Amino acid sequence: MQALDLFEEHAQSWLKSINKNQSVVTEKLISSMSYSLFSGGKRFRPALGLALVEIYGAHPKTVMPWLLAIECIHTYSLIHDDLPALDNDSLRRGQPTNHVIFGEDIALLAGDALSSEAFSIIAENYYDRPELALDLIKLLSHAIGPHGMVKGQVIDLFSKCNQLSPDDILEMHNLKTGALIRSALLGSAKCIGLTPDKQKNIDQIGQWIGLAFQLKDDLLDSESEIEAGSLPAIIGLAATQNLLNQTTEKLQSALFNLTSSNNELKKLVDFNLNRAN
Ligand code: GRG
Repeated sequence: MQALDLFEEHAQSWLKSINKNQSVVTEKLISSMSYSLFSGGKRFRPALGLALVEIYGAHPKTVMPWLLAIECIHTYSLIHDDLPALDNDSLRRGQPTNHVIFGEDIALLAGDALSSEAFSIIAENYYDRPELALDLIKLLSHAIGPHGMVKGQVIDLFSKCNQLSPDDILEMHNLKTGALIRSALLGSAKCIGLTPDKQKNIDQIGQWIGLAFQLKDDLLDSESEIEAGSLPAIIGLAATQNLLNQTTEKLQSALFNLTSSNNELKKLVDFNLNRAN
């Protein structure tokens, strides 16, 4: 079975477990959480962690709870981002957004619930490795809190009324998108017990992948319309594409140094360069 299929199985069985002992009161909440968790996301972050595991020959089970926690956080961030108070989007992944189906109140709470469940998943599944559990909780909370993803989102709000410099935009991307992608890889490196030196190397790779992912997103968004204040609007489409190409080259060379064979991480970096959504 492919590792990503195992991930889907793991996520489904977790959902079943939280569905137990639910009443009619919480049924809608769980449906709302499930709707966004299983509505056709690319699973890019879990795929990164699983690719790392394959390179080092570790068992995918070691990282499954960590990657599920990451995907719960990713899902919460998308549900909240789509809410009228933020982006006010009615479509995501070609389907109605969570609040369009379940209402703003439940969508907000489903995001909250996914966020707290992420930490519960880590604590419950790594309790027999308490140092690792604490390390993962610290990593994730830092990546998504007021110094990470939430800060990136606040800079994004600020950018609606203030022109950011290219460096500020890159900082916003690093926090808003990069921090979670980066921690998916670093946390996986911790779960499989890589040495601190190897973790540092993986963290650098994760940082570049996060940047490459966001640059590609900006380029895809610019195909319909170049959004004011975005990197393509400020430095131009060609310069954004160049930055993506340079980052991808740096990544390919770092990944070649990791293992010269055509590993799954290299494939994901190429996938990002050519993806259509
Ligand atoms: C609401 C606290 C809070 C934070 C929101 C991550 C984020 C911050 C907002 C999401 C909006 C957005 C489009 C951010 C850019 C990051 C990004 C490209 C998200 C989409 O990730 P994909 O392409 O999504 O991996 P899928 O649909 O494949 O799961």
